Amino acid sequence: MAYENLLFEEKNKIAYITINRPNVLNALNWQTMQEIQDVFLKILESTEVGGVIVTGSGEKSFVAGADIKEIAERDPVEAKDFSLASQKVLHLIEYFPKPVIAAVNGYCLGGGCELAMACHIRFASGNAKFGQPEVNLGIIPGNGGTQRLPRLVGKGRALELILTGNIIDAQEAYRIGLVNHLSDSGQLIADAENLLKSIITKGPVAVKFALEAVNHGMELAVDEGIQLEANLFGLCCSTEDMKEGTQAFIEKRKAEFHGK
Ligand code: CO8
Repeated sequence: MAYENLLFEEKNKIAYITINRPNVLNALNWQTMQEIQDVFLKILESTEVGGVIVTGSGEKSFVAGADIKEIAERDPVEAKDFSLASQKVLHLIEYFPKPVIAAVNGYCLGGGCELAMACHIRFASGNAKFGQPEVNLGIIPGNGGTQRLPRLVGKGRALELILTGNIIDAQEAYRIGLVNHLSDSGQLIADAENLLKSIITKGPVAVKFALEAVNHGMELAVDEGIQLEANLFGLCCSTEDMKEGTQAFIEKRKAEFHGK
């Protein structure tokens, strides 16, 4: 699939996805959501790629939301179908077995904030701005925002953002835990890369199972989540990576993991 609205590059085990509709501040239309789905499915199959960075093109915006002009044209049934289909794409990202980092470089609103929240870790540049401004349009978040935002920042803060549509700056997003790290100007991608490179040096099977334990565990009661963790821990102990990691520690050398 040739991408109309994405830039895609693979370098040194990292896949870079750039949402590229700068004329509309990288707003997500349906075509873009399909392209995001397609590119993640390709990365899933790649044995080379160890992690993903998602960002927006230009300096002004990560993603300024779903494409409002497209939403305005949809009838209720189409809007519901679009919402469900978009949610599936973000579900694919959230449950992706390789780490996904959002490098938020400007406006991160509505569906853009929902996209960033589906990623596993978020970095923000100083000019990043976050919000769920859907109520200004007479709608509610439709891409998981009502579910992921309270899980990330707590119910009270999430409700305040969703009910007021207020936009917060990067510092405030960091303060409430919506982003993991703030980056200095020009350092955003490099900072995201450094963290991802460090994760990629770890045992790939362990990284995959840690993502699974946290993501699936969050949907379960604690007792069931703990059981899931024990099962995955046991599975880790059957891998060559585990033998290599523990042996390397004993021999005081750096581990060489092969993801097996
Ligand atoms: N959709 C479509 N076009 C957009 C969007 C958008 N979300 N955001 C900006 N644009 C366009 C503008 O229309 C403008 O186009 P043009 O030059 O042709 O007039 C261009 O981008 C530049 O934007 P502005 O001139 O408005 O730039 P400013 O710097 O003045 O303002 C803002 C920047 C504050 C970001 C402003 O553009 C804005 O408020 N944008 C809308 C933000 C918003 O409301 N986002 C939420 C959208 S709704 C949503 O995301 C629901 C998600 C659930 C979907 C689930 C599937 C159904």
